[in-house]
Amino acid sequence: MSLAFIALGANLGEPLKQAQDAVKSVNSLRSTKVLEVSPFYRSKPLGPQDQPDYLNAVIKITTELSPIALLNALQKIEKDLGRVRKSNRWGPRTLDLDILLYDNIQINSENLTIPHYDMKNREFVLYPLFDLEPELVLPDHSLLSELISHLPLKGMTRWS
Ligand code: ROI
Repeated sequence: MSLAFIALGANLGEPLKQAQDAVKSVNSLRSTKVLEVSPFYRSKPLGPQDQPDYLNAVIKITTELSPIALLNALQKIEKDLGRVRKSNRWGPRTLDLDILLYDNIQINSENLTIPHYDMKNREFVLYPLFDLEPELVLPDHSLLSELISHLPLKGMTRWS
């Protein structure tokens, strides 16, 4: 049994509904259980500013799925819940589910990088993660509390 954290992001359609549906879908995956969901946040887009604010959250799960099987399952949920993959890498999306952490492993393969390559710079990832796991230590031994203390909120608020 492995412990993993998944980042959720959405800024098209009905972000709140997509987020709620996504949590249910993740909980329905084979041999996977959602243990906890962070509060939902409203964040300013990283990247091009001519797109709506994002709903962001983090989901804590236990799973028997391998990292690759989990990635494939999350991509299927993104697709089922209406995500259209656009060529624009930094463009808006109906639903994004990224594996942040999976136990203490580090993977650098073509389609999967764990820990998530940019998580340390993203307030919309670290703050909800901190809500769930204030004592968390990353695989490279950095302390989440220390990373947070140097990362401004950049206008992020609770989603309401
Ligand atoms: N910006 C915010 N605030 N939240 C996201 O989830 C998010 N996801 C992305 C990019 C386009 C980088 N910007 C984001 O993929």
